Amino acid sequence: MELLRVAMPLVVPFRTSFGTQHTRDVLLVRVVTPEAEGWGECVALAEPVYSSEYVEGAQHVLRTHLVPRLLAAQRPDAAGVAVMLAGVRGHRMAKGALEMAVLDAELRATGLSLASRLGAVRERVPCGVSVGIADSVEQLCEWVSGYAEEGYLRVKLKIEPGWDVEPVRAVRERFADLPLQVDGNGAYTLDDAAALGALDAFDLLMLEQPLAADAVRDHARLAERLATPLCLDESITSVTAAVDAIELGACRIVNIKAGRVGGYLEARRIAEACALRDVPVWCGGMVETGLGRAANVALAATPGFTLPGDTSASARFYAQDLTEPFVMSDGRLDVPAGPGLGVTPLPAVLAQVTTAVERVRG
Ligand code: OSB
Ligand code: MG
Repeated sequence: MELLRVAMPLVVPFRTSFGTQHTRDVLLVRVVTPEAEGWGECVALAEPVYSSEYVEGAQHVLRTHLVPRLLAAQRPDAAGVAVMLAGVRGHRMAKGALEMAVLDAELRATGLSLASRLGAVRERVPCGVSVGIADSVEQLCEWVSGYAEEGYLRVKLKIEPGWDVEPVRAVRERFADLPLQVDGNGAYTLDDAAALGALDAFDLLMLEQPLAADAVRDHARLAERLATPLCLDESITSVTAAVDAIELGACRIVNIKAGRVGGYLEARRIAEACALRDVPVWCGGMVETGLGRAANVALAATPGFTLPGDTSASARFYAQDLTEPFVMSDGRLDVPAGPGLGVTPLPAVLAQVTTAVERVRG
């Protein structure tokens, strides 16, 4: 097992209610088995601002607690990884990265694609794009116009108190038919219900995670006051959390990010639980490199993912992706069909962006 850190420069700084990213500091997991190599990408950000996990913490828990547990097992298979790691509480992003690497190696050894393993029913997936907070409404409209011209099928605007009704109104006025949604990343409270209610005027597909991750009952209260459907992201950490949120009336749509829930296998179980309750889901993003993007596209191709996800092209974030780039055509990305993830890091690029390599033994 190897833990690698790569520094990926972003084409444009990405600002959300929790801060601005200029470079994506990514933790990768590389597993080498007698049969194959596998890659996992950890979605933890550099700082604990989206969730409590962060990249150094994830690397620490992998090195100290997770990888040793896995290497102590006789024949670690992907479906058993979560079970083996269940004694460690939380740290879902770190666990998810490890499971992803083992899954990739296992699939490469058998020649099966991740998409087939997850039960994909589509060969292409529709693309949405997440647009950060801009310096001005003019700049935001320029960005949106560029993405619309590129062919993105829906646009998500990041919002925060003070950057919500006016930018959304401006975008809606200029792009009357554009499928549009917004994401608050937990920056609001129930006291902001009036401002959030003003967003009902703009025909939004959904309002994503306006309140704090643990404010599930408040989301249910807010939902009663809004026409716009609520979608949860940060709050949905497991099948249990998803079912509870739905049954409480806290959301009508679920954003599924495999890393946030401990891996692609749990992500599929959440999609199944949502489908049983007629709740549409979509695949979120964490500014992944081509590795995580490949896996997200595979997940987005599975049943229940009926809304365009934050599965954008590589060029949305990276001038040079770590893998062969994901290129959009007709607003869609092809689902990789090769064994495992179907993509691997380009050796020259990997060498260029790697900032640290750590070998971990049992
Ligand atoms: O809340 O969906 C989010 C990026 C980093 C952390 C959280 C979020 C996001 C995004 C970008 O919105 C999604 C992407 O395109 O990768
Ligand atoms: Mg979100």
